[in-house]
Formats: sequence, structure tokens, C-alpha cells
Amino acid sequence: MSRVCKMSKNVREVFRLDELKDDIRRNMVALLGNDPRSKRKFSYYNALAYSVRERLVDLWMRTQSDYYDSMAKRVYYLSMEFLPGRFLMNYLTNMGIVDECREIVAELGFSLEELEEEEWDAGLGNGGLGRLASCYLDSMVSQNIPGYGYGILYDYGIFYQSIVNGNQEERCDNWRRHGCPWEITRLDTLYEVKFYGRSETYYDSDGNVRFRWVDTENVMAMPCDILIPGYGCSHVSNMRLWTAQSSREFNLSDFNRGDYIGAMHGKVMSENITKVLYPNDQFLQGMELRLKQQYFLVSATFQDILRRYLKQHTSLAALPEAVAVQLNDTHPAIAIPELMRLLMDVYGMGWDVAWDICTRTFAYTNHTVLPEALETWPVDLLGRLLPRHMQIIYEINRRFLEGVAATFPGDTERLSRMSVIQEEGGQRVRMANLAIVGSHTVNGVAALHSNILQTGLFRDFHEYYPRKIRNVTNGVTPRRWLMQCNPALSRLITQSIGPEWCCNLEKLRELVPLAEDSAFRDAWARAKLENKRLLSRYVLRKVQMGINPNTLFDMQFKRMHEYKRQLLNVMHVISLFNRIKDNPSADITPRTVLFGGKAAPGYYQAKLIIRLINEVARVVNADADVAGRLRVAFLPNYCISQAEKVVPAADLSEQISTAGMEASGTGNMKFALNGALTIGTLDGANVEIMEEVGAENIFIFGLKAHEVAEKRRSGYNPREFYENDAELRRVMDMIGSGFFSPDERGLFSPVYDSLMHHGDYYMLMADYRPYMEAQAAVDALYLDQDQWVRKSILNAANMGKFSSDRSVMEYARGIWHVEPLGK
Ligand code: 6GP
Repeated sequence: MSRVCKMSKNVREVFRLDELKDDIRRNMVALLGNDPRSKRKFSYYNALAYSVRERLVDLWMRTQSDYYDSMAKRVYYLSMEFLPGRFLMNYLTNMGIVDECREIVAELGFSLEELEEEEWDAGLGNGGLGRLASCYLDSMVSQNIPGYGYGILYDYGIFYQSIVNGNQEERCDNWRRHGCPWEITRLDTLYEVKFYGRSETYYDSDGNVRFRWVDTENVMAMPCDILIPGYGCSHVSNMRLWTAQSSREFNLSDFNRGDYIGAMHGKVMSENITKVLYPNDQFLQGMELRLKQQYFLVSATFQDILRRYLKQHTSLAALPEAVAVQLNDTHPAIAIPELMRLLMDVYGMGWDVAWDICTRTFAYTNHTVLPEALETWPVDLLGRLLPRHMQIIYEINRRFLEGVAATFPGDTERLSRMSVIQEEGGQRVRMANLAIVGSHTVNGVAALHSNILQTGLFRDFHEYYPRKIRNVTNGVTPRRWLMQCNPALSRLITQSIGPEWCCNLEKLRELVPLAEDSAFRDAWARAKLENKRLLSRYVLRKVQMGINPNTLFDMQFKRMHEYKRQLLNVMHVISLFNRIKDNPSADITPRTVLFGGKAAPGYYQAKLIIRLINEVARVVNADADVAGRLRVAFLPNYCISQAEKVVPAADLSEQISTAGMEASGTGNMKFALNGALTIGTLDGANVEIMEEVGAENIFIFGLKAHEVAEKRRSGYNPREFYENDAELRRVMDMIGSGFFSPDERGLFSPVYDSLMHHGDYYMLMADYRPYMEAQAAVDALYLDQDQWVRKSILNAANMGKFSSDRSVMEYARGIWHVEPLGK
């Protein structure tokens, strides 16, 4: 912390702020070829961005030489997704120069906020998994843990969602169309990545049988770095994102035949590898291109890791002492056979030595138990694309199963469950099994989830490797998710308890006594209201709808998925609507219910629920009886920059997944950190949030994870709830009969049927009444503003555990075995 305070004293000097204005003008001319007298916001945003970035390059190089000089062990966070959002404000926040910059920009005739709005989000991820990776990079570098993120620079990130006639429509997210000032492209560094071909054996000079991968089709990987400044900027790291380039080799025979286009075709195709992010959240779409992307990331990254390592070491034997690789889910798990291949085929090691190095290098994080998300690849596909890896996987599996058979003699069922190769329904490679076998540590992302891994999904593995599967509860960075996104509240907190909280979130506990101070409560409520006003203006701009900041802001923002149960929230909205219609003079707590989230383009049911939300909103918002008491809106294109506006303005955070299905959740943490009260099930990290904030400060309802499992086993009958609950019955009948879709009566039948006729897998019917009761408690509490605000303060005050600084430190000490540099 002292680091941060020291920094802010001489921040003007360190970052040469006196020269910033001139630099912006200079960059307008030199880099952008624009006249500084023009008042184009986009140009000024770019000129500012370049001028900010260039102030970090020195620090970044110094950080890199620190790493070299100290021979520090490095962490490599391998992820197919990063979701950084916008960079400008994050750089300024972590550099501690937001206010200074605001003044300088004002002198140029702009507000900082309007320039910020010129930046397009870097949406290189789908949701939780990618955003977690970005939070972890922030926390690693802010705590001096030497590490890098490695990923893919997709030309098209997560699609842009618009709502047309109530339906989701996808547009491509060409986010770098106008360039991206944060990228540092390394045109001079290229690695060759191989695909296809075959594995052949040969004899080396000592007469040993060796393998080599030949007749391959090659693609080049070019790195692009984006700097990641740590808070206080004593360290600056980077993400290295790969982009595919065609190899220089042309297909000469095509050329010679005069087929120019034919010769170019392969080159063009190879650059497709990094074109587009797969837009599925927790759903495996087993396309060859996706596997190519995964191997592309892994191959390029390992060439880079070994290059860096071999600058300082002569033998690969000590790799695990210098390198820790974290696999963000199984997406990069092909790294395990890849490292084996490199160690054996390229560096000549024997199997046992190579395997020992491998298993001491890798650790794997699981982010979901949803069966449709678990990756398996057909053996013939993987074997065709990566023939040598397929051989290695078979050998890993053979040796592994030998060990299992020795421990559990005669248990063939167990062998077939644990095998890396799934036999039934055509041979497939189970990537989770491969990741577990090849890693020294496997972790879940919240206590409940890790427990489910140990006793459910990975139970056999837990019995075989009793210390391998552990928990590290997720966290979020307090820099972006409080300091940056919520200046009003941050200011109040800093005035009250000092600035240390942003690097030591446990400090927020000092707010606890202030919850009893009415002047502080008033100030807290004013900050919330200010944020609600800002959001209201945004909503008006975005969807041309006025919302009243004095109503309860009830928010559910996350990917659209049946298990997250946006539908249950809609059922509550319909119930409120009916109550108002039945009794127009009823005294009810005025609410504004806001939704946001993208559905995977091929996920029919999720898209239909978006439509339902919009149709319910249409009916509710047009009804004169309801006016002023209930309003509903779906905000299109939920993304990081939208979250930064939504999160600070929430009164109520909806975390209502079917218990046992949300691995952790991180939105739940962001909302509570910003003073929202949670209504939620005992799922994922909600369980730990309740432990921290106290059961009296959170609205918990519904089935628990073991009850869900038990009900599934013993037979669950959703109709029973329908028959015994008139209010629920009415809601269901309205959805099913076309009340919300008068022009297309059957439109929502699939929604009705999924609950009434197809088993209600996510158990909405069972949780409806408990949810309604919890919502009634919310309404009652909101009328007592003093108590509400008190609880809001206590929520934020007790969120210290959920800083990603804490999570990253647990990984560092317990899994990566690295210490912060300079300690
Ligand atoms: C998500 C989980 O659904 C969410 O609960 C968790 O907070 C987040 O990961 C970070 O751990 N999972 C994914 O986004 C995913 O794609 C394969 O899992």
C-alpha cells in the first residue's frame, strides 16, 4: 500500500503529466495524421490512448528486466478468453491519474467521459470465465506476481446484440475496425504452428526409436501485446494475444500451373484460425476450427515460454521451478500432450522424465459442471489434426489406467469412467480427464462447486488422487469493480476509512460501525441515487425509456441460460403485474426490473426467454394501472462497459440459479461490493457471500444443492406445484396461452412446455413460492430505507474476501508456488 501512496505523491513527475497535453497534440499529428484543431472525439481518444500507453512502456520494460534479474518463477495464465472491456479508464485508474487527466482533457475541450465512450470494448470472451482471467491479470500484476496472460486476438469478439421486435439479433463485433491503440504488434516475432500430417518413427544416432511429426500444414503465429498496468504501476505486465498469419510457403505447384487464386486460397484459409470467438457460453460446439484455435494458442505459447526459459537455463529439467501454467478450463488442455511432445521429440527426453516435468508444471481450473460444456473430441478428428498428440494421449492413458487398475483391481467400471478415452458412442478424448491426469492441482471456483467436483463430477479422481482437487474461491478486482466504475461510492469510502481498501479489500470492514451512523447512511444513499440517475439517463439513451431512480432497481445481468433462471424472475414480474391488476390501489413497493445478457446464437430456448422478457415488458409498461409501480426493461448488448454502469446502480442483485449449477458467479460479488442486496439461492459463491455478510443481510431462498440432487433422484413432479398454487398456475397459463403474444398465441408454448411437460429440469416450479416470499421480504425491507441502507453498507463492508487479490494470492502460494517479487 505504501507503494501506492508514494506513487500518488509524485505521479505528475513519474508520468510527465505536464507534457501530456503536448503529447496528445503530437500524437494527433504524428500517429493519426489529424489536425489537432479538428474536434473529432475519436481522434482525441486515440491520441490520448497512445499518449497514456507510451508512459507505461518504460515501466513495462523495467518490470520485465526485474523478472529476468531475479530469475523469478513466472505464471502463465492460458485462456481462450479474456474479457478486459475498455482499457482507457483502467489504465488511468491504475496509474492514479484520473483527476489529472480529466483536467488536461478539459483544457482540450472534452470531458474524459465522452472520450471514454469512444472506446470499443475488447470482448474477447463470453462471460464469467473470460472476465475472471482479466481480473486475475490485474491482481497478479498489482501484487507483483510475475505472470502473463496468453490468449487469442480474435478479429471478431463476442457478437453485438441488438433487440429487434423483441428478439435477439447478432451483429459481428468488428472491434478493431478502426484500430486499437493498446496493441503492440510484434511484426518481427513469428512462430510456426503445425497441423495435420503424420507421426513417423526413426532411429536417432544412438539407435533409439524416436518420433517426428511430418508432412504438416503450417500456420504462423504472431504475438500482439497489450500492457496490463498494476495498481500504483510499480509493475506493468502484459497479455500476449496470438494472431494467425499464413506461412510464407506458397503452394508452388498451383502457382506454376498459373492458378494464382488456388495458391492463395490456403494462405487465406489459414488466417481464419483467429477470426472469430465461438459465442457459446458453457456449451461445446465440437468444430474442427475450435480445436485448431486451441492448439494454435497452446503451440505458440509454449514456443514462447520455452524461448524465454532457455534464455536463462540450459536444461529443461528445472522447468517446473521456473514456470507455472494455469489452464483456464480444459480449453487449453492440449498443452499437456504438447509439452510431452516438445520434451520428448524435440528435446530428446524419455517418457518418465518428461511426464514428471509436465505434471509439475500444469494446474487446471474447472469452471462448470454442466455436462453440455464438458469437452470431448472425437478421436478421429483429433488424430487427423494432431496425429502425434493422439499417440501421446493414448500412451498417457495406458500408463494412467495401469496405475488405477493396480489400486482398484478388478474394477473395470471405474476404469472405463476414468479413462481419458470415452468408448461408448464412438471413441472420444475426454479433455477434463486428460487435464486432471496431467496436472498437479485441480481447482473448483467456490467452496460448494469444489465440493461437488470432489463428490460428484470428479469423484473417482478424488478417490484416486485425494489431495489433487481443491478450492480457490473466485474474486473480482476492486480497482475496476469499485474504484473505477463507482467514483461516487469510492470517494465516500476513501473519505471515511482512507484509500487502502483498494489494495486490501478486507479494510472495508471498517465501514461496519458506520452503518449505524445516520449521516453516513445518508451519504451512502446519495451515492447510490447518483448512480441510479446516471443509469436512468443511459437507459433513456439506449432504449428510449424513462425509469424512475426512486424505485427499487432490481437487476439480473448475466449470460442468458436456463440454469440461471431469468425465467423465474419473469414469473415474479408477471405475478406482481397480476397483483396490481387485481387491486390497482394496492400499496406496493415500486420496482424497476432490468435484464441484460446475451444468448448463444444457437440456443433457442434462451432466445425465446429474451423475447418473453420483452413481451412482458411491453404489456407491463403500457398498462395504466401499473404505471409508476412496475417497469421492466431489457438492455441490449450487455458487455463490460455496460456492467460498469449497471453494477453501481443496483439495489437488488438477482443470483437465482438452480442450486448446484452455478460454479461460482462473479457478478454476485460485483453487485454486493457496490452495495446491492442479493436475492439468491445457496449456489456457487452465494453460499460464501452469505457467510461473510450474515444471513440477515441477504435474501436466501429455495432448494439447496443436495435437495435438488435428491429430488432428481427420487422423481420430481412440477405439476404438483402448478396444481397447488393458484398464483403460479395463473402465471403459467398466461405464458402458455399467449397473453403476452396475442398475435402469435403459441409463441411461448416451448417455455410453458419445458416446465410443465418436459420435467422442469431447473426446478423453477419448486422454487417459485419460496422466491415470491423472498421477494416480499425485499419489498418490505425497501420501505424501511434506513434499514435497507444499513444492510447495503454491511454488504459492501463484508466483501473483503471476494477481492481477486485474495484469490490470486491463494493460487500463488498454494498452487503456483511463487512469491510476490521484491518481498
Ligand atoms: C463460469 C461459471 O459459470 C461461473 O459460475 C464462474 O463464476 C465463472 O466461470 C468464473 O469461474 N463458467 C464459464 O464461463 C465457462 O465457460 C466453461 O465454463
